Amino acid sequence: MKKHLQLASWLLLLVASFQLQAMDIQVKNPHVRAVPPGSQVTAAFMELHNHGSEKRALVDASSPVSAAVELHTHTEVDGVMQMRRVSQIELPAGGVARLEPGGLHLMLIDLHSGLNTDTQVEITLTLDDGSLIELNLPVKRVHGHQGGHQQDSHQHH
Ligand SMILES: [Cu+2]
Repeated sequence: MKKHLQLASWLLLLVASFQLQAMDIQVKNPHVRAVPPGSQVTAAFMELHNHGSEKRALVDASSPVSAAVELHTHTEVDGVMQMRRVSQIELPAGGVARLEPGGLHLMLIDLHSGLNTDTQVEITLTLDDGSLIELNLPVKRVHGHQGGHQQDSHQHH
């Protein structure tokens, strides 16, 4: 009986600490770019605020609406903005990572369908400590720099 109580309180402590870890990361203004049917890719944007005292990193993401989700950034190569896959996105302690058009973003690859505005997309983020953040992102029209593979390949020198 006593052993069970010890186990129960230990489990409670474990759950509480996981929740604290996850709560250190606050996600602001998450959204996904709307795309018409037949589109292969789209991008997701958000601000990731790390209120904790330890640096964290976003290391993976997944979504039921696409075959894969990759972490991407933009770099300028010979005056042309190109997208590049990165292994992680740093979340400095007390800092913020901004995923925005023309910069860091999540790339949703091999979409199962088009994404209309007024719908939502589930995305699960995985952090380097193994914690998960489940998000429901509204689908929005995103103007400005496209950040799409097709768009980038159409730019000229
Ligand atoms: Cu990309």
